[in-house]
Amino acid sequence: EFLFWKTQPVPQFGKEQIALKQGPIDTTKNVADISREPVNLSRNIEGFEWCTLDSSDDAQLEEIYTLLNENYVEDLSSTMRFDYSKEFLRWAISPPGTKDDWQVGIRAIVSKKLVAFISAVPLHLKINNAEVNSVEINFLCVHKKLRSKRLAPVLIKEITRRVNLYDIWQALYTAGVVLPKPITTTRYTHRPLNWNKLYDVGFVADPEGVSEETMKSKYVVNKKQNLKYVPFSEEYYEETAILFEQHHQRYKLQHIFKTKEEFLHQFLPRKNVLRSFVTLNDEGKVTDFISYYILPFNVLGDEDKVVENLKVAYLFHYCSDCATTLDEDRSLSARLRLLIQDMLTDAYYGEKCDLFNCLTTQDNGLFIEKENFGMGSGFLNFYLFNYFTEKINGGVSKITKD
Ligand code: YNC
Ligand code: MG
Repeated sequence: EFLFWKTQPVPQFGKEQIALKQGPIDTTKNVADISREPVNLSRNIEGFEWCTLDSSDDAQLEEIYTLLNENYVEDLSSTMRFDYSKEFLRWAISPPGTKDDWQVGIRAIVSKKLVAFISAVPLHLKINNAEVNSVEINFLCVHKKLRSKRLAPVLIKEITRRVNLYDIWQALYTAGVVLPKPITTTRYTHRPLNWNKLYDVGFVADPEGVSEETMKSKYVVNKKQNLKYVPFSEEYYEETAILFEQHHQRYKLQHIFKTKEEFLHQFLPRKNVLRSFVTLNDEGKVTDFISYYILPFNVLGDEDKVVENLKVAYLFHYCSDCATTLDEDRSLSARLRLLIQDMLTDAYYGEKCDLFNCLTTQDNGLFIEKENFGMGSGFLNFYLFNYFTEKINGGVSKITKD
């Protein structure tokens, strides 16, 4: 069990590390101790080599896209697979500060075919008020024909080496699978928008004794938005960043933004990738910010054939001055319901999305049931590499793009 993870600086199951104080687990290493040579590959597979990818190059982005499109995360029954768009991938893997050698691949030496990938991006975390300079690891993927050859540990060791060389020793990552040891476990919730299509592809079922009409009327989406929005843009940066920081004080695990450039990279609208808005009061002051990203899903038929594509919206970051106001008439839960209803409207009528997802993170518990989000079968576990902290129950700011 966990032959690889047992050897890594992560909390282990069964060993209750009560005595451990919050902080790094292994503090013994320096940059000078880190090998300049890539991890050995030939012990696991012959005929393959390491490569570094550059997602700003269209041809290389296409290679990453194809590998993930055919081999990345599927649901439990292997009937759906993420279909990250190229623009989405470029946004996700190249924020400001990303190092050139943090998009790591494995290629066949002869054909040059890309068969595995892993990426790191810089990430500033605040964990119970402690700032931790770290990276986020994402898009770990091994081609279906090369599974169970212990390539995942090799990719993880290689990305760790490349990150350590920049004097960074902590990482955050999320996975559906349970590994030693989650700092928190969150659940996916789903709000159908296009119920008919979700029904046709088998994503939702007709509950027994309930008519199709009843289900459809349950999931009707308002045509008109409650609040007035403008797309988030650079001119709202200062105010939004302050609001964001204030709201996020509520969360024990926070993603913090050190520079304007980072903030704008995350939150400026991007066609077919990210929708983001602010609401302004009568004086033109920013009172709320909300965003969601678009991540399609392929529905798979026999022999892995793509039979349908679902357009799925995922709630991303938000903040509201109602999170910090003392005015009892302006409750956060009432405000969030209005904001979420409006995002459902935008996603359905504007972006033609079929489904709206959110995790049980942030303040989402305030609206999930009332706005007809149903609990899904998928969980998302959050992990920290080389950092111990008490388990976090709720109070996680959503920071990962899956
Ligand atoms: C996973 N998702 O337990 P043990 S999420 C981490 N994250 O190790 P093999 C994973 N570890 O148990 P396969 C993992 N899945 O012996 C499996 N493992 O200790 C562990 N799927 O390796 C597993 N993408 O190569 C076991 O397995 C060992 O051929 C087995 O490859 C696994 O991106 C995988 O779900 C996931 O492409 C690559 O199944 C493959 O099955 C695949 O024999 C579909 O590996 C796509 C998929 C994962 C999405 C993600 C986050 C990854 C985080 C990695 C950990 C980062 C640590 C921090 C590093 C930086 C540190 C600094 C500073
Ligand atoms: Mg393998």
